[in-house]
Amino acid sequence: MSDTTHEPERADIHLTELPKVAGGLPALFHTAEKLEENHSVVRGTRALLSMNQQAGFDCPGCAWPEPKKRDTFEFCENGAKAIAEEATSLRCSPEKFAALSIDELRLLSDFELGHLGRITHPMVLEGRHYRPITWDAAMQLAAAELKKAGPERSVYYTSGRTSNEAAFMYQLVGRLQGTNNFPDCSNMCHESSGVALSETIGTGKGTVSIEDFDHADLIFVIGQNPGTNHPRMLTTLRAAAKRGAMIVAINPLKEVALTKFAHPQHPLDLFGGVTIAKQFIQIQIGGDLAFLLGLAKVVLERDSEAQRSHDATTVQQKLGDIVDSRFVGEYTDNFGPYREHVLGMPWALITERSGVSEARIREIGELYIASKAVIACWAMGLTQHKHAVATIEEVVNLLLLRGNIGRQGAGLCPVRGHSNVQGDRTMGIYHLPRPQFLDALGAEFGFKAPTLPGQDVIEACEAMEHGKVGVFFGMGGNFLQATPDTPRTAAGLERTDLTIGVTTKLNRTHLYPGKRALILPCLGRSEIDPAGFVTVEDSMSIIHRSEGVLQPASPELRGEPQICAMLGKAMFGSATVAWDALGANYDLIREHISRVVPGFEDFNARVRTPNGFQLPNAGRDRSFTEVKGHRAKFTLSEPPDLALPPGRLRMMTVRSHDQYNTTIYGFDDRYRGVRGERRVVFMHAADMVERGLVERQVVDLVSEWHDGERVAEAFIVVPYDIPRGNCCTYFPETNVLVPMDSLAERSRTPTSKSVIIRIRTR
Ligand SMILES: Nc1nc2c(c(=O)[nH]1)N[C@H]1C(S)=C(S)[C@@H](COP(=O)(O)OP(=O)(O)OC[C@H]3O[C@@H](n4cnc5c(=O)[nH]c(N)nc54)[C@H](O)[C@@H]3O)O[C@H]1N2
Ligand SMILES: Nc1nc2c(c(=O)[nH]1)N[C@H]1C(S)=C(S)[C@@H](COP(=O)(O)OP(=O)(O)OC[C@H]3O[C@@H](n4cnc5c(=O)[nH]c(N)nc54)[C@H](O)[C@@H]3O)O[C@H]1N2
Ligand SMILES: [Mo]
Repeated sequence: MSDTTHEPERADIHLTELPKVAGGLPALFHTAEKLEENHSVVRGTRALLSMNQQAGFDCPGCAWPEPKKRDTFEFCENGAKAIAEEATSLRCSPEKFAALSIDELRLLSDFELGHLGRITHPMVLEGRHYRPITWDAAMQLAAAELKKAGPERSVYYTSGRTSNEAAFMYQLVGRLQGTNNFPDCSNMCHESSGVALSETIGTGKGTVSIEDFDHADLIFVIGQNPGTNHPRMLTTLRAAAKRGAMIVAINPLKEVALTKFAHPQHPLDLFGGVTIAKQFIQIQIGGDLAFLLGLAKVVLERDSEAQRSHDATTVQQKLGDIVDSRFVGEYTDNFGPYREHVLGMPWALITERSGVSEARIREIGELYIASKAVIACWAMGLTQHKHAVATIEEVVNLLLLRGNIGRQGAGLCPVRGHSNVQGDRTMGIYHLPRPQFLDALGAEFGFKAPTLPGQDVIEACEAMEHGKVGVFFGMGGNFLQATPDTPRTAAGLERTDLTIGVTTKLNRTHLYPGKRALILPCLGRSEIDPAGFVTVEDSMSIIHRSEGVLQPASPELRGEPQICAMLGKAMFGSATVAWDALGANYDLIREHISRVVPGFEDFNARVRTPNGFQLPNAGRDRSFTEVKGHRAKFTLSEPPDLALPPGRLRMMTVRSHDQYNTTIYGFDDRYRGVRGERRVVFMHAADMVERGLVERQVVDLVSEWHDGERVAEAFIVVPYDIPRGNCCTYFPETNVLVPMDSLAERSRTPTSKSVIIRIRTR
């Protein structure tokens, strides 16, 4: 298993000074280096020139929207790495599979598996080797096993890179079979945001558009590391900062790019860069709910003062309503109880549970009150905790208080991960589909779509573990490495009758096959698909096209929508659905979508306009009709008690600068000053001293849970500026420590930013 394949030597690791500024020349240099390492200079450079252009393909790196006016190079260092991975000229050919059994392949690291290159042929498992198989035979095998398994024992997993067209076809196949078992990477990602937003404002999506960033006075960036994970967002933040907007970062780590950023394509930036976040709150892991409640308390206290004061009129004239009473009265519910709840909460509790002083909270609270238009952005630092949904609801409360939703320059901005994770949901990849969607789908294709709730990621893991899954189908992704409790997931996959992976490259999931296994190689975003372009939806609900420019890595590759069409035909024949035609011309898939999914009317014409089109967004229009009572809802919650048993640390698992989720680009985390090693644990110096640890000491990490201990061996201690009692490691290496049943309340997202561990010396 990956956690033991790579035992670090102390000498391997280089700790460097933290860079003072992110981006700049080093970013350009690393772009070139990655292209070269993947032997993809010509293919890669050609691809980079078309990336995120109106007539090019969508960067598979992240879901940050493209501005209307685009630079020639609308990409970032990490987007370039994603392309280098895909455009590599290395090939994972049938000869490589013949040379290495799955047991031998398991000995390779995730980095080495990726560097075997692009898979060139459909493969089937025979004994312990994958051998080539024809597409036809592969489809017959898949269809036969899916039929044998039946709807309840079939699981269709999706990773968020899948295009709208592929996602729509994929869910159609599954629903025709009769299942809603559509776990997706969202379950581990922004599910908490979706749940919190749906319950409070009635839509699971954010309410801002990219232009709002030109009008905001204050932008919160909470639990997010854009310098690494959404580098193009830095261009947006840089412009806002230069214009004088205040940016407040809330994070246990002082991520370099949040503080200073030099745009590699703006030469003057190379002398020093632009300060991004003028205010930084070093929150303790999980302390956000208490902190946000503190900000709300400042607003409500000041509002009460203003109302009491004889001078009320002048104060209010200066500041506007402190609480936007017109907005609150017209558009929200439950304000009275919320106000009482927050005003009654003692400051001592708020400061203890956030780890931030009252003075600092008041300072940020005043900045909030002084701002006319406020945006709140967040990502995994908020979503992967037990109380994640309540925390995001508190972000909503804070914005509702001052009418910061549905107004220019203001709103909620959950920053999505995968480049089309939002679109996949829009297309019906969801284990709890809405009845309206199912009705429309059934009407379009003349069948009764299943209504029984399906499995999410954790339910699918548990079902596999108990031998209740016949077929596990992975549309992209790396299920094994992304999910908690790695050995248990591996055992579960191996209990199935058939595992199917549609993929560009080999990953560890494919090495823990069911009794039988198929690998179906697909075209990447950057490659030419004869059936036409595909479409994606970005973080701000803009639908636009994506069209590859490179020759496919092998003539045997098929587009993902076409693979779904081939499977549909093998399973159901062509009587009701024209599978062949759909697989050969994606315009025809879009015609179906235009009749099933609201907002996609006239899809084919509108998506051909230069910047695509924006989906309607009820939140932005202050139309809260999907919430009970038709009003946005204030919600009440208690900040969690974060006290730990003696000797324990709270661990967050994050991404290094050199990875894309489970794809490992390299072993450096330049912005955090670590080179040559990923098995590190970042700790506060005082926590090290308390345990008698020294820099670079090799230790084991032990997590404790009601069902026993989990151990991750051989991690190097690195002293770091992190709150006391907190520590930080990289995912996926520490997924072995995340218990499968440690989940966020209501969203069931694994709590991978809040794992209680102790350090064991060796
Ligand atoms: N290059 C690259 N780009 C990517 C990805 C990638 O792996 N590589 N992954 C993509 C995907 S799928 C996603 S979801 C996004 C992920 O984007 P991010 O959410 O930025 O990813 P993480 O590395 O998980 O970082 C989480 C941040 O939250 C902070 N944090 C942890 N716990 C807390 C907390 O309790 N409170 C607060 N306030 N902060 C906390 C961490 O210090 C860290 O800065 O990026 C997407 N883009
Ligand atoms: N401990 C911990 N665990 C986490 C997280 C965390 O922060 N901490 N983050 C969670 C989050 S936010 C997410 S989104 C999940 C990610 O979970 P996944 O989406 O399952 O994982 P990825 O690593 O993004 O998937 C990468 C694989 O996708 C395949 N692939 C790449 N390009 C293509 C393509 O064009 N088509 C197809 N069909 N396949 C392709 C390749 O096989 C590659 O190996 O992980 C989650 N797990
Ligand atoms: Mo994600």
